[in-house]
Amino acid sequence: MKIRIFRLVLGAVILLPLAAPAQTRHAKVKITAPTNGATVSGPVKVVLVATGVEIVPATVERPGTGHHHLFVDHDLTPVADTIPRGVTGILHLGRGQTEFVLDSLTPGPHRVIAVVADWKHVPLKPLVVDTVRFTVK
Ligand SMILES: [Cu+2]
Repeated sequence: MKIRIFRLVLGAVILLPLAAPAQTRHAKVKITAPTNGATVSGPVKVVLVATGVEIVPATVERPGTGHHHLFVDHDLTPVADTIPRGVTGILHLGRGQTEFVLDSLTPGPHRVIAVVADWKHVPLKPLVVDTVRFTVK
């Protein structure tokens, strides 16, 4: 534990002078289900695994954290901008969820893009993003 704290402090000292947000330097997200190219039956449970960033409710205003967003058959919105609410196909998992069930997908091909964004709903930089394409029977 002591070593871990030391590394965190040291990391902060080293990375602070850099312009890029240090806390998301190595952050990644992976959609572990459904798998890319899979054929699945609905409802489709999307499972998200993030590393290098702590997934928290959108109410938590702390660097190094974020919450998941799903773009379901919807292109990414401009990455410098706030991810909009109330748009069909754009979901904020604002309670810090790491799973979401898509229960109204029609049979056929679909694409889901996962993006981690901060409490202002602006995507983390560098982008923390993953995409899967799958088919619903
Ligand atoms: Cu959001």
